[in-house]
Amino acid sequence: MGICFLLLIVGVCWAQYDPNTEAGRTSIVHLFEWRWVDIALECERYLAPNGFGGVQISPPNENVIVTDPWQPWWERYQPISYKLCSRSGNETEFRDMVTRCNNVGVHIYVDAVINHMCGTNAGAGDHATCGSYFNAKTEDFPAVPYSGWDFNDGKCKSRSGDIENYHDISQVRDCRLVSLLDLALEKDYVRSKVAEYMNYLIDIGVAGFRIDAAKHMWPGDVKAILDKLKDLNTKWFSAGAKPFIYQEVIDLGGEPIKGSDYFGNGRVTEFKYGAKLGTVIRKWNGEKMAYLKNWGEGWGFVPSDRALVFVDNHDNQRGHGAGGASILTFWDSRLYKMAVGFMLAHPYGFTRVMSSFRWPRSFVNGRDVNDWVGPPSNSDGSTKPVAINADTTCGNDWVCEHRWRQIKNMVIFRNVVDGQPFSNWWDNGSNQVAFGRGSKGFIVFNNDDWNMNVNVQTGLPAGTYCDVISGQKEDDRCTGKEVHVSGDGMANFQISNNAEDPFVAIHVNAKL
Ligand code: QV4
Ligand code: CA
Repeated sequence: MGICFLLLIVGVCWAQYDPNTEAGRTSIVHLFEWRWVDIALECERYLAPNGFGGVQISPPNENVIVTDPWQPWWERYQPISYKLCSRSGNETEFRDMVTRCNNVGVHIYVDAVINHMCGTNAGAGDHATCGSYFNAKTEDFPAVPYSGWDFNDGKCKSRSGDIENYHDISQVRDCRLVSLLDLALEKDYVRSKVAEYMNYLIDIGVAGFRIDAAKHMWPGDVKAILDKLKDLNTKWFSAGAKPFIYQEVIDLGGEPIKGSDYFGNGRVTEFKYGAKLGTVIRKWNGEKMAYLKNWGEGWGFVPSDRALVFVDNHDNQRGHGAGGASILTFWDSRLYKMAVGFMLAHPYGFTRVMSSFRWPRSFVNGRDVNDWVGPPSNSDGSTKPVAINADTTCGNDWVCEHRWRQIKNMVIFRNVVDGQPFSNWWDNGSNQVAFGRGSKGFIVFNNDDWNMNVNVQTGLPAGTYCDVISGQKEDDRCTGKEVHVSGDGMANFQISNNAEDPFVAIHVNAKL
């Protein structure tokens, strides 16, 4: 970071790899499809007090309104304009959310859909969330404005105009992703309209961007847009701070386009992470947790400081995008908590926690025919508020994984151990493993089909620690298990393979 900082001074180096979270906050949460008013409340009442660094929000720009199927979640990935109105709220509510979250140190990361506009089959009219007129057939979007000149038609060489072959690099960039009208991002006019949208958000106070469908844009075109971006708003960020950039590039290997093609612009989503971790925790294909000893670059992932990591995302938790059946989600809650716990304890990558809504999954021939279903909504199509129950869980079919004690406590664990090295690895050659983070934290898993009773070196100072998985430290007592670390750092861990959560985590801020 030293050289980068120096280069930053001369305005050369882009610090867009830096998540721009407040010091000591090391994760963001994707509040998928949440309304702006609810996100503002969650920042103040839950995310700030529990050390979350920020929120990835759903695309805030005007999108097409799809009626068949009825208002699917994915209509928000079909832009009609860059006006800030969507099912999550209007511009006033958006501004209020950014201000209130920033004021409590929780930053906002925008899902920027800038590769395309709506699908060719979106028709024409004003069925869009701000009521703007558009005509997909004539590629007319007067609310931007974009016209036929601003799309890739002539450049695409595939028969259908859609991407047909992911081994043809030009098709992937210049043809339509599932028929979505593909913007001509080599044109300065288009780059300027996109940059204008992103700068408008930067002025409001956002901290960075998820670049949707980055794989479908030439890295140089993305760079040209990023070079037009302003520094972050100094009301909340230091002068010269650059927007955090993480690009959605699905690279599971086997395609010519690689995540590393995009390192010049910022971080990339490492999809191998969730796919592999799901396979290991499910113990499929002979995988076992003992193999996680060299987790990270050792497994062929991108370098840690270029990685945005997650167990599942809004696509692959419902069979879209990449990762397949191995992806763990809230539907597999016991294994999911282990996977998220492992991710948050391990130093690799910058971590994003998923927070979902429940939908009526319905499998026909192995495929969920309800994978399109949108967020919990009222009869008028408006999204339901996030109700908070007395036990701090969410109602109205919002899953709120980020509020599950085990996950919330591991977000805090990651903050406590920030900067500490991966240390004191132990395994039984099967699925009982343990590792520490220097002298600040330690975690132990039993994913074997038999009990665990071991004495291991934790690296922690002597004392009595509260397990933050089965409970937590409240006042001066543990509500769950206690772990006694002796003077030489050794501790005994007993974990039944039938335990509700067969893992234990301790850290120095949960010490009696
Ligand atoms: C369908 C057919 C097309 C046909 C078209 C027109 O599939 O072949 O040409 O009709 O008749 C929705 C529908 C899809 C439909 C399309 C256009 O699901 O069936 O095409 O609209 O009408 C989300 C959903 C998509 C959805 C899209 C737009 O996942 O199903 O398509 O939004 O509404 C690749 C990319 C990766 C991408 C991933 C899903 O490399 O970047 O696929 N992930 C991101 C987002 C994702 C989003 C998009 C990209 C598009 O995470 O949520 O797709 O912005 O791996
Ligand atoms: Ca494209």
